[in-house]
Amino acid sequence: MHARIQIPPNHPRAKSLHTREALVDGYRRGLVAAEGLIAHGRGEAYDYLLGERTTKTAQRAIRAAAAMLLLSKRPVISVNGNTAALCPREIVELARSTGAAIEVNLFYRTEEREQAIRSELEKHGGRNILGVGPRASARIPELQSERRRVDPEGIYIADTVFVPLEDGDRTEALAKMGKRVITVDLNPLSRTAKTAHITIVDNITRAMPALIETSSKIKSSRSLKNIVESFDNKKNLRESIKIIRRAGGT
Ligand code: PTJ
Repeated sequence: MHARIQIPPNHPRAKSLHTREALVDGYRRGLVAAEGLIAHGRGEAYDYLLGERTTKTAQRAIRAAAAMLLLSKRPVISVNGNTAALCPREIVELARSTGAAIEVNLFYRTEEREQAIRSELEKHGGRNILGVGPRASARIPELQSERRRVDPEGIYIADTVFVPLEDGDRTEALAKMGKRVITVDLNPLSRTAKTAHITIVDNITRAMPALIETSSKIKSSRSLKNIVESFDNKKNLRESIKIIRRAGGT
């Protein structure tokens, strides 16, 4: 195990280095899958091209996602290892402010990791965390990965599922089950990004605080339905791709 280094606060990449540390620390504490570190690297590359900021395009998606969560009768936030390591407090806060349930749902499923993630969320005030161990007894049809196992009181009966950092197969399967799907994915070209109803192309570390702030701002607005209906995911993704192409000079 290597020694921890002090990241100088004025280091130009301080924020990105802290995020890496949080993930490596999450890996050592049994929250993050080893593959989660690689997945983060891919995300970082896109974030670099997007200018490591929440673009206007992402802000629009955040507003639509907050409105959709607020309008839903049974919203569920699906939590994997990376999300639990990077923003446990924000997951709990967003659940509170939108009335969503929280469910652990892992691609590289082990019961130890499910329990470690549940404890982490409870440490930050989360209660009644769904999907851990035998609770995940329902099945998403047509899905082969371990992600098919879901909680019959959570994702299975949800009308809206918020699945940050997701794989394409489950997004497709959830949409086929008639659920509305919201995701956060720095890669606007991914199958998840294209299949979800609302895709926030932003880093989860910035998107979560923005979602919490926005949902508390628009909570009592009478135009929530209008915000959702006027949102065009395809157009939004095209705009994110344009931003990336401009960064590459094309
Ligand atoms: O904890 P588990 O077992 O459920 O596994 C979680 C990972 C993320 C390893 C698993 O779901 C996986 O392999 O995901 P993928 O298919 O690699 O997809 C992850 C997507 O999230 C990629 O498109 C990345 O670009 C994107 N991504 C990675 N880090 C971030 C991100 N998007 C937003 N914010 C990030 N910090």
